[in-house]
Amino acid sequence: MIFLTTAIDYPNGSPHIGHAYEKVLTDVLARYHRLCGEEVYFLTGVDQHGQKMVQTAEKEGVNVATLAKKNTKKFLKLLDALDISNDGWAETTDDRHKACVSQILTALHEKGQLYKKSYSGYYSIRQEQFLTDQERDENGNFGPEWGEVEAREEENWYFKLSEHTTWLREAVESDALGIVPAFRKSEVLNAIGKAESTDLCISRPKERLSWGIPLPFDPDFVTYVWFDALINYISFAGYLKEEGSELPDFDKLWPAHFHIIGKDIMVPAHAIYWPCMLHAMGFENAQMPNLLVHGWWNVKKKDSATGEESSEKMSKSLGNIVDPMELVDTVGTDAVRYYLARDIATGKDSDFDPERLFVLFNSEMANGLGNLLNRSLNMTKASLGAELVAYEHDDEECQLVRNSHASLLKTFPEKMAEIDLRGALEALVSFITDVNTFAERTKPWELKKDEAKRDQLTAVLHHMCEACALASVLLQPFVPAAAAKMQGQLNAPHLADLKFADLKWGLLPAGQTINKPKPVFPRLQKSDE
Ligand code: ME8
Repeated sequence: MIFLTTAIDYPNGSPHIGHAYEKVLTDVLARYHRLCGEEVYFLTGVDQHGQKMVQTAEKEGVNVATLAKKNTKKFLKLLDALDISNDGWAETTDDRHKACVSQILTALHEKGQLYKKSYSGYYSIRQEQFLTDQERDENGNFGPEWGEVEAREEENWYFKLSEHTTWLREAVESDALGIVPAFRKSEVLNAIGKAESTDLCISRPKERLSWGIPLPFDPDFVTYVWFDALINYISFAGYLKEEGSELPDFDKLWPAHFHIIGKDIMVPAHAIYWPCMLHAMGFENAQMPNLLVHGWWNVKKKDSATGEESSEKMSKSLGNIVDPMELVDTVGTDAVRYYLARDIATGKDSDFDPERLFVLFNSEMANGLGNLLNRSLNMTKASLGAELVAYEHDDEECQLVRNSHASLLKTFPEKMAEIDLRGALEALVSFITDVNTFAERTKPWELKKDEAKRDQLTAVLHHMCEACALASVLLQPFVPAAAAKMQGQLNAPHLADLKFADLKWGLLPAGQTINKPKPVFPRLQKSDE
């Protein structure tokens, strides 16, 4: 079983493109694994506790539970708008999750993994954590990423994180905790060095924050939001579930094939806290998850004085977010999914650029594939009465198309195995270009005029339709709605049931009749905005 998770989003505002991207990335991988015949469980959700939620609720003058409910709906709507095929949905205020967190806390408390102490130091309100001297910059200050920092003395509960760091270092070095892309590993190893001497504060006193899961052994405290949130990956996978619960069977799902997260939450939360928490709970090396760490969508910023361009992270606090719902309303689900998979190298950052969305979608999908599908179906209908009949003709041009087809079937899974979605789409686009070139060279519209060339015409049109059939299957993970429409027009519903291993030349047999073409990838028209 392939168990894939996204981060669970803070519903303290509306979702932005970063949230949309993580869902699309995970969805493409989930659908691709299903295409490869693997069983997949895809979990996503929202992180409803924590001080951020309380602060926003106060600002908006609403009850925090009401805010969580209202904004959670927006995240659910986004899943729908983006055609996300998640199997599970995690909300941290769910009683089943709370029960699991409580049981884990009780067990760790009984094992002596938790202790209470008083601590005085600096506290970052934005990041909801105490800061140590390691967080100071070269001038001895706490940088802007920490937001408002205040001196605070507080009694709290701590998790003996430092007891697990020697184990963690080995687990990272030996890839028991897999980290993709591999270049992030050194960042994690550096961060383990910092964590070696510090334990993790896992509580907040109720007198200053009551919105959270109460500690089962000390009613004056609630659980720190990250400790609560990370557990979603196992609570909603059925860990410690009650008899008769509808949650999945944990032993089937775990360990997660990938926790798919952004680079800002790899260290310390996912690469340090989480594996150490699991280790303290008794999970062994073979039961450690892998992390797939993606980069950020940034926004280009022009300095008004110098005219110089730079990139800044798209984020709620910077107020530069692109609303994915508006984008879907404007250009459609397929174009948004296509762009988010096509214009970023997994693991790296990219600038979100609406101009490129238009250019890539129009040139590669509307003009490239849309045109190929349209001309293939139209000419088959006009010249062969809509039926793909048997033929004997073969020549070098046909051979080139079949070679390009074979090469795509080799490159595409290689790229997907490297989680190089962009590379997989580039390979597909290059195949489509080859087939359009084939159409232009062989000129079926000319062949049609010569009865003596009917066998060649049949061969050419079959090659073109066959290319569309393969493209439709490989596009299923990326643009599922468009792929289904293509298969409808090819009148080949069987394509949707094929597994990757079934893909070969000859998906459309002789005798296959095709349907009327309708635009599947309508050209995006720019409005004034
Ligand atoms: O961090 N580009 O939630 P979140 C790409 N609740 N990805 C981005 C991004 C951007 N500009 N901005 C954010 C949290 N993300 C916690 C997670 S998991 C147990 C708890 C990604 O709503 C970010 O990296 O701030 C993270 O993976 C996800 O969106 C949710 O961010």
